[in-house]
Amino acid sequence: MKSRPRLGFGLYRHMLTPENYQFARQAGATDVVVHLVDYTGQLQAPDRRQEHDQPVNGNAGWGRADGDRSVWSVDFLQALKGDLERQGLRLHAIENFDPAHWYDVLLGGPKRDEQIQWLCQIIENLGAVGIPVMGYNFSIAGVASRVQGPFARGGARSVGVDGVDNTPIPMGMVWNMTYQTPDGEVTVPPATHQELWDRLQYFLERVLPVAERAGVVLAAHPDDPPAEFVRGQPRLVYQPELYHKLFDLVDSPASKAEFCLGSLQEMQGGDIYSLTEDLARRDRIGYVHFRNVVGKVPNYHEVFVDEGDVDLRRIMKILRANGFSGVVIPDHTPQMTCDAPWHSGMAFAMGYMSALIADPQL
Ligand SMILES: [Mn+2]
Repeated sequence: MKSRPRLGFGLYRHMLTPENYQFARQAGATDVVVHLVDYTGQLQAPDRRQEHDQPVNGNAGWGRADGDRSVWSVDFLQALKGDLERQGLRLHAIENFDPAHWYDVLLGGPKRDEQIQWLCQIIENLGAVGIPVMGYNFSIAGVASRVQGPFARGGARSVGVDGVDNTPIPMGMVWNMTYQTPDGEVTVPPATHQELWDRLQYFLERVLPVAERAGVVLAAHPDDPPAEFVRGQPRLVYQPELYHKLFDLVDSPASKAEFCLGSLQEMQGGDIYSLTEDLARRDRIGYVHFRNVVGKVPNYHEVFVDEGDVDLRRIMKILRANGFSGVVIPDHTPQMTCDAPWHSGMAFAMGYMSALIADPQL
């Protein structure tokens, strides 16, 4: 019996409004994935309204991670879930920890245990509220090296990578955001790949048992961009087969993938179709970032769902044939030339995805 994935929609922190919940529902979403870290805090109006995506800001990063703990409380999460449910939407996942909450987990620093304790509390809060998935991206440099341009069909603005930035990261910045005022002189010492895997293991050994008890899945995003090094720091899942290494490192049914088709296609090696089949069959997909891209690291551009290197129709067929009934969201899309560039780009992707989910031929 073919499964039918659920159509989801991603919303950034500054977009958590009743109008956007209605928009998601109107575009066919049944589920929502929410980012609670505010990536746009340094932008002033009106840029803040226009710039709906994660900002592209060279090697200065996205801005300050505010470390606000209140948005991770049971009260806040419960209210958010209630607001979404009133619009007919389920809160499926929260995406990304606040860099200010786990910089020493990523860096192996002195506050690591204290920070892991707070992350465990966050996971327990999600469990208490009934939010099934916490997406995370275990990365020192985070989403750095992006450029923006008219890369998609018809000159639609999107993001991409044209050469990887390996300038060192100033101390005080991690995951492309600052948690304290960066020191211009001192930089984050480069780790080795083994050190990064050891830090991941330390983290997973402590949080996965908590996640299992809380009934929450931890879903790992692959590296974006998936280069071996970014900002001089090693990456974790920059080849498709490294997902297997991650699942073998600490085995738990609560450990899954935040399966980003764009980042996976950008990788230099591997086969995205066999990986999709393998992880779907093994029930290792927490939710899917359903997007397309042209090129591979270190040179690629994000494009519309129907024009890139990935045959997304084939991906949907594989997901459905292998029992995936979880959530697929557009992640990001090119922006369209009109009064609502972000929303129209999203609506285009949502319509395409909706048709694939309903297609009786798949
Ligand atoms: Mn993604």
